[in-house]
Amino acid sequence: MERTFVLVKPDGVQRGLIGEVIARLEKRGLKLTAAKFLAVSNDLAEKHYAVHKGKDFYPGLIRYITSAPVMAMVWEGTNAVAVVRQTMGATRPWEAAPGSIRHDFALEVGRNLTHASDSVENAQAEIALWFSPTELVEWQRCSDDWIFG
Ligand code: DAT
Ligand code: MG
Repeated sequence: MERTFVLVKPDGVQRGLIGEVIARLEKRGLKLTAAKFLAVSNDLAEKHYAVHKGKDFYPGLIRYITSAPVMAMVWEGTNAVAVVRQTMGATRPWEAAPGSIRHDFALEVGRNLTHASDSVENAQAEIALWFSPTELVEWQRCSDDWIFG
């Protein structure tokens, strides 16, 4: 089953939207595999956003993600990477589809509430960066057979 990495970023935590994000992913049918609430170190932030190093928004991005706690999660399901990106909406909230989290709750690209992996390969790398293998929980959900055909 495909897995993806999700963050409720500091603005989402501060605005009380952890539950909203989790509820939307749960209701969509995705299955929670791991979760933890943590303050992000500079080192972790720089590793997570290494691909953006050198861009003009990079220093602000590192400040933002380390400014307050985040909720880090792993979710799994059919096409989890694409499905979760769609539930989050486009990076720029003004381009996000109506009904997506970034459309419904955000205005600015620098305060867009959530992170979700953009490919299966990056999902695997991000899950390995944020979680140890023992933190990933394999479990049977009673609704699995009614969501995964
Ligand atoms: P996403 O978070 O949708 O994967 P991304 O990987 O392109 O988007 O960028 C990572 C984050 O960096 C994004 O969520 C918000 C911030 N960011 C991207 N482009 C930006 C810009 N032009 N100005 C300010 N912040 C930006
Ligand atoms: Mg990205």
